[in-house]
Amino acid sequence: MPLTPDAGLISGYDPSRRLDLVLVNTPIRDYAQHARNHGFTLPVLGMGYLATYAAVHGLAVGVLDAEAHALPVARVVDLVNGLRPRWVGLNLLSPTYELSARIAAGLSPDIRLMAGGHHAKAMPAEILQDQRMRHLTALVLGEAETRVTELLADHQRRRRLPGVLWREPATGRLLAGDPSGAPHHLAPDVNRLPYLDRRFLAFDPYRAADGRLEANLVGARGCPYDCSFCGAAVSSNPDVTVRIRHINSILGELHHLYRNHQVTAFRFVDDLLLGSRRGMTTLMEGFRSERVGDWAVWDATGRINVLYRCRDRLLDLLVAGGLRELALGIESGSPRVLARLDKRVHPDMTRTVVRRLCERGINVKGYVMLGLPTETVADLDATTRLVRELWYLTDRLPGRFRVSAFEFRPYPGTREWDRLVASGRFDPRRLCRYAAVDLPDCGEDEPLRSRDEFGFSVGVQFGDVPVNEIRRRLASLLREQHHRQDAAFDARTSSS
Ligand code: B12
Ligand code: SF4
Repeated sequence: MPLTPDAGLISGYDPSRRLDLVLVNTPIRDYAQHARNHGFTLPVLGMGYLATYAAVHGLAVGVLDAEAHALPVARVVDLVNGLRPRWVGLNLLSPTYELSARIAAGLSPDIRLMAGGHHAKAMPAEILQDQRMRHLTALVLGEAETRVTELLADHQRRRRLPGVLWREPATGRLLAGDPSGAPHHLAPDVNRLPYLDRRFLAFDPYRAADGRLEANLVGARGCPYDCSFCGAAVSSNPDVTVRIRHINSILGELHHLYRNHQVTAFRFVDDLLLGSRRGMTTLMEGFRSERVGDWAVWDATGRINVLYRCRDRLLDLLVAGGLRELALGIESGSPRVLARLDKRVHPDMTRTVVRRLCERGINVKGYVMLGLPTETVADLDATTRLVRELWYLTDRLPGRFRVSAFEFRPYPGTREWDRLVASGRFDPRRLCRYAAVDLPDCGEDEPLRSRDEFGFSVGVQFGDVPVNEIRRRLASLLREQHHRQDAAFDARTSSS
């Protein structure tokens, strides 16, 4: 194999073998034109799973995380073309689709191309009509471990695979694999998938600021809720069944990561790990029996309505099990907006849950969105007031509340998107024009730069409040959050 100078950027690459597949995580921006401001990004676990499964089946795979390495698009294209793998795989997410399409257009036509990810599921017909995607051999909708491995064995198998689409070059017709083909392909058994092989991730495990080695992992797939803005919602994913890994499988991976990498901090990135009281109880009984809380800490996602109904004993079990931070979708401080989002949460429930968790020493990260459809000035005020209230409420508690705030942007395939388009007021092509927003350009400063990973906007006003005012409020919340974290850090270091 000729060795391309950048080949070391491909995680899991074995230079002694010709690559069957290079999976490319498209960068969030073209780093030929933008500086990369954020220093850290979460690993591409989905691609890691695809690579692990294929490698276990004897295939030579590598993952090029162009976001983690902050690569310009042209360099990604040159690197892949230079290596000449049999296949390239792209993960399509709506805000990065344009860059993925540019990569696809630049690839040598003798490399087969496959693509998947959330945008593939939301807009398959549009993707297959995009000239830049004309070499696409297979567009794979949904969880793809088993189908990717089948395609690598022989691309003609696509005819038998459910949820695989392509365009016939001669006639331009859209074709699809057999929808009745083995349904296990659409929702792989999460207990039979191999543990994710960390060779395929660029920077995971990694050393966190507190000195611990941390790793990200997936404990469950699918979400039973139907929040109108979310790409993971049940109505956007009719092919997905909710699957929580067996407690022994999760514990096995924690021990494996500890034994092999000395990891003692874990981050579950699932849509919703702590999604039911029964599930939480099973998980926590398992963590207690293995005394996980004695040697590890972990972060997870939860739901306010579920936690609101939990008895004290279950919350205490979370503490004993090592829960460090719980991420919760607060979204808005307005009961009317929350009802419209189908969130099944009231701000009073949020206050109670945040207080009960922080009283026990569990930190809370709350996601909120500004600029939601139909949002009035009063609704927006309610959101910023709620955030401040939660800061002050937890200032003197052992656990801390921090906010992660975003400007709302709609994603295709969600109910919110359909509702906006059906209103006749928004052109779907306009809604797809995601652009990076540098909040510092609105007169803001350094603390905001580190978040540009999530600084996307379509620049459209969806409620009563103009976009510039939304950004001003967003910048003010983020700056205050940043200073609060700095102050907490100073207090800790001066007392230690
Ligand atoms: C963790 C996470 C991240 C991490 C890691 C991202 C990554 N590239 O994997 C970080 C924080 C970096 C991130 C950033 C972003 N994310 Co994100 N993220 C998630 C989250 C919560 C979990 C993803 C995950 O690991 N799932 C578990 C694995 C096993 O599933 P998976 O990633 O979907 O992969 C499976 C399939 O999609 C498929 N597949 C994936 N890639 C490929 C490639 C090929 C070739 C094929 C055939 C199949 C295939 O097979 C995989 C294995 O079964 C999801 C929510 C969700 N339910 O997915 C949002 C989600 C995917 N993110 C989303 C978005 C938009 C983004 C951002 C653009 C920023 C933003 N939030 O606006 C950036 C872009 C990131 C990038 N290019 O790297 C949206 C996507 C919506 C859409 N229509 O595009 C989601 C659905 C959340 C939402 N807002 O609704 N994200
Ligand atoms: S926002 Fe959270 S709870 Fe709601 S559908 Fe998405 S993953 Fe599920």
